[in-house]
Amino acid sequence: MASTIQTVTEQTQTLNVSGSHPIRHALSDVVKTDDWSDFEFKPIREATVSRAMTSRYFKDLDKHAVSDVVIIGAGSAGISAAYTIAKNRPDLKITIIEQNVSPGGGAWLGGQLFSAMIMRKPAHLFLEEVGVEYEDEGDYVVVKHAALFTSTVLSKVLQFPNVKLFNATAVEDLVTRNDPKTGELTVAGVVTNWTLVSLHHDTQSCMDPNVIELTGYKNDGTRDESVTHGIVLSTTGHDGPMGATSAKRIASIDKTKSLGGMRALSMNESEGRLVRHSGKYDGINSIHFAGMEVAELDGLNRMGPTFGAMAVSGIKAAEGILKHFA
Ligand code: 48N
Repeated sequence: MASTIQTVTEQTQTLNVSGSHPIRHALSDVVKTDDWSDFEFKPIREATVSRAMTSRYFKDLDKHAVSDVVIIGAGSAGISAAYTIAKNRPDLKITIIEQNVSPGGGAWLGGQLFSAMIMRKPAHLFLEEVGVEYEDEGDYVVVKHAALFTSTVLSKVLQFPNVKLFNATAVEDLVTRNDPKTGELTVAGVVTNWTLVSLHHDTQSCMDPNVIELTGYKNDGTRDESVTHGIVLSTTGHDGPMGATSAKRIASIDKTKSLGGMRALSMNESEGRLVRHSGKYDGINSIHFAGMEVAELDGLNRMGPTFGAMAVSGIKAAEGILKHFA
């Protein structure tokens, strides 16, 4: 049974079923006689386009140089967390760093390049919150195309004024600090570089990175107790050239932790457990995990082409971060 949300397509189809086929489009009032022969855009200089892009980009980079929440990876877990945090706390500065040009990670398709996306209940409640239509199959639901889920959540996340996505940008490492007073090790930011640069460090002379810092520190690196310190949420997915970045760094820092590595596929054993393991990393401050990177960190089973745990682990991690800032 499809849910009752009527899509734009259905509305348009209803219009055309009436028998008349009026052609209306965004430019109908501009191109009155549907004669496009003298159509033209407003004039512009090339430098104007360059300045419009670069001025905004570098203003954003300056504004987000110190952020309340840095989310590494804009896959299904990262964008579900970003949506939940931004919706609850429009005052927090949220920065998403995505190494790919296209955000969305592995959630543009279901399994083996098939279109449909499966989510086991109760993850369907997130679909209802963001307004994604689904077919209800009892214990699970089916979104007709995974891209419908990802594009819908992405479009909502990108519309929040307090969220900035830096895509085509890789997190190469974490920034850490030992608290001068307590000696406690804390994650204090992320190390970034253009992804194309990160992929070619060994083919060029050294290309130093940039840094995005978390809120809550003074110039001398000590904690500014008047400000709630920021949080890094790492959702970089499966291990790979860029993936599981924070999990690998944390395992190299925390001598009590070895990288678990993702285990064999078991849907029923994996999804609930991954959600329960998502959230704050115990032992090192200010780093939280969600999505498949949790499986890499803690050695959990993979679930294959069901995405409920990605959305819900992002929501659970977001809840923990919201409690931190409460
Ligand atoms: O979609 P992913 O890879 O990761 P998740 O955890 O959001 O969702 C995982 C999900 O798609 C599955 O793998 C499904 C459920 N399959 C399970 C299974 O058994 O196989 O998104 C991670 C994002 C991607 O967009 C990467 O490009 C990005 O993170 N990323 C990074 N971005 C910046 N810096 C990095 N170092 C980095 N590493 C990965």
